[in-house]
Amino acid sequence: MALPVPSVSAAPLPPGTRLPVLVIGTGYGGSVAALRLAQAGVDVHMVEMGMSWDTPGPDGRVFANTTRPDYRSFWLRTRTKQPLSNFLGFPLDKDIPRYTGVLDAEEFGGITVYQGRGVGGGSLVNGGMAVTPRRENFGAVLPTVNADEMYEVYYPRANAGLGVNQVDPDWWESAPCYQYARVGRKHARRSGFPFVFVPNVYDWDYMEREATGAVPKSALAGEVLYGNNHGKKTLRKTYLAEAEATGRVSVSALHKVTSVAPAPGGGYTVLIDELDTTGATTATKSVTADRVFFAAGSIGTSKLLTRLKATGALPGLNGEIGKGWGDNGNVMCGRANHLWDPTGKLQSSMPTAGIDNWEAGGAFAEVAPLPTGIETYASFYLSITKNPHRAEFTWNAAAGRVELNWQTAWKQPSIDMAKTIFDKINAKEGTIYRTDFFGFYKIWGDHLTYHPLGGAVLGRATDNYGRLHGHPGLYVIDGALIPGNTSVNPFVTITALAERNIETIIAADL
Ligand code: FAE
Repeated sequence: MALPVPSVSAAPLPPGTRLPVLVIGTGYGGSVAALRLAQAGVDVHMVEMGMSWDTPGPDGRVFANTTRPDYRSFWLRTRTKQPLSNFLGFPLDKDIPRYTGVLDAEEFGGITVYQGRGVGGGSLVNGGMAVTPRRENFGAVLPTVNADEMYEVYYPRANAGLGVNQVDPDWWESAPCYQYARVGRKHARRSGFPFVFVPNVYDWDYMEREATGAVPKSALAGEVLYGNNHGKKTLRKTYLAEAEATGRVSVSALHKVTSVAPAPGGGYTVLIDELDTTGATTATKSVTADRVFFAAGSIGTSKLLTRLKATGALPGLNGEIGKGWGDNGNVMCGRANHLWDPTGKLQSSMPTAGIDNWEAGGAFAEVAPLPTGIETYASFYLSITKNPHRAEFTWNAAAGRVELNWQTAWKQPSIDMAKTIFDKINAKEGTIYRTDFFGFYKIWGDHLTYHPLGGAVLGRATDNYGRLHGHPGLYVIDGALIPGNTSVNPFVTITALAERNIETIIAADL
């Protein structure tokens, strides 16, 4: 049976309200903060610029399918911008009505950053891969954090809170929907690479029932990028459901924070635009909060703080704001397999495994699905690499926007690291790269990231627990704290760090 989607209250937030705690954003960091504060007896109000995603559309489903994007799919675009833009020489993008859809493809000069929009943040659109970094890599991920505490207390707590679980290996070995992953394993092993299973937050019992036809299909219908209608344990079903059950957490969707500044009588004045589904502002309100948690994601938090510092709204912020941003070394590629090596026309949209060449070549490659519904004879990979480049956000006053100085050419080290795996596999298998996924004769998906990290780095823009320097009562608690790379997919680390920080903040500040 499908896990129920709890209704997260569409709480009213009248202008002039005074709040003990306001949380900006409802992704991983924000959801952890809200739950733990509420359990400590503190009332929390969360504001989320995206929709609440609890109402079915005219087709009876909340979310659109990956292969048939519609108005629900993209955040305020009139044409889709699909990560994999072409196939067999044909462009895949198409016109759609402008709407506050669930996936944002936010464009900066040198990179497109994909993010979830709505109550649940990135958990609505991501692949659910719930990976704890290898212990020996942690020192480079968060150098100022005690690794023993993280691996003994906070990673286990995060994994439990997120509902992380493992696919049944026996089922996986024979399931037609994981033929693509088994082909990925065969090729990895034949070239001598370690192939590792990774946990996921998808409900595996549900997926097994999808395969028998007993329940409506979600992962086996290719749902992922534009939301899963069943099966995935998003934050709506885990942290946010628990938070709402405390009776102390309320959420206002389609509410976008535009300013935070010290209030005359103490606390902070927060300005919020209320949006309609065309993205137009229908009302602007001002509330006051004693404490504000920035949990708008690496991009959202960095953009807000960079502008608020530059325009003088938060003059006490230090010079580290906007710095230390990285793309988690993301780069994509496909390989063309031989006709005797099909990857299967039915592919589960939830990845289960990766090729770990971090030590030798600086790359961890997720064996990713291509849930097109047809046999593609392709293997597809999202590599996470040890890319050394870090970008900075700055305020462009003339244009009235925050800019990011990432250069597309900075992906070259990532490509080189990914090639340590795929050049070798291609040589061994006698295969070639696909050149039709990202344009015409273009091998590498080097124009994008799914994993923005940094911009308000722990121990630099904040103290070692996320308290922003210069303004007591302001905190960062999301991916902006992590300096650009986690060596694996990031949401378990974002959640575990938030668990660690909020415990100290509750004990010391509240
Ligand atoms: P996030 O989850 O992005 O939440 C921030 C929230 O704040 C969003 O809901 C925003 O709409 C909202 N917001 C932003 N600005 C404002 C504002 N001004 N006012 C009000 N609200 C605002 O942040 N990671 C993995 O570990 N495994 C995966 O398999 C994986 N797959 C991915 C696939 C895709 C397609 C994408 C896009 C991401 C994927 N990720 C994956 C990354 C993961 O979802 C991401 O690291 C986390 O969601 C980041 O968590 P945060 O709490 O930092």
